[in-house]
Amino acid sequence: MRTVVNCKLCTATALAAALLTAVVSFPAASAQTTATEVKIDNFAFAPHHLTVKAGTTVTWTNEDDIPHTVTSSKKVFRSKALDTNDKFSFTFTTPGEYEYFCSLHPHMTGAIVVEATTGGATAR
Ligand SMILES: [Cu+2]
Repeated sequence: MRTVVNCKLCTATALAAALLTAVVSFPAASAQTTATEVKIDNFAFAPHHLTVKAGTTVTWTNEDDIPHTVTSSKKVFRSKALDTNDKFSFTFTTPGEYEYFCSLHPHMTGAIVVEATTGGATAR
């Protein structure tokens, strides 16, 4: 009898551990790592507004012939001065609206809107 109880405990512990592992690893595994690009050209970010899912890496590429930066209004991210064809990437993990601008030309603005991953579409 005692062995049966022990076995149940072992099973329960193993199950709990497995569940915990599943719960912890699930968000990372389900997060879409879609790369999305924003181009900088002619003193503008294109697209100006971009909506992505949480976990998305956004890459800015300076296709203009003068330097620009990608600077978060709330200091969430900040690139160095990007020369022509330089790139800057940032991975958005937290849903929200991220406004940014070019610190060299503050009239250049853009925004990344990060949506929560629903996960419902691909489940099962
Ligand atoms: Cu600029």
